[in-house]
Amino acid sequence: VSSIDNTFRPGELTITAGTEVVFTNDGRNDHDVTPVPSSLFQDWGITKEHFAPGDVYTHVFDRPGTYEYVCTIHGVAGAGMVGTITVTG
Ligand SMILES: [Cu+2]
Repeated sequence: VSSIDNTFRPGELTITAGTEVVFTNDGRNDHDVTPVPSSLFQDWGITKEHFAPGDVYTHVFDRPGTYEYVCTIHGVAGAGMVGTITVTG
């Protein structure tokens, strides 16, 4: 998932459980990847301090479900710089 200024591309991604997703900050600005507060799974993501331009964050999604996330600098849940990863069994 590429983080540019200011959107995640692709914004919606469907993968099978066990897939590693690579988030890259390809923009010129700091971004973060934060699970939305109401999201079922909270134990992933990256803060802006560790996700400056050029940085890479990877996470293996082991559990099926819907993972909604937001860049808290440029969006709020459901609007702005947001994304969804759907993990199928
Ligand atoms: Cu951002």
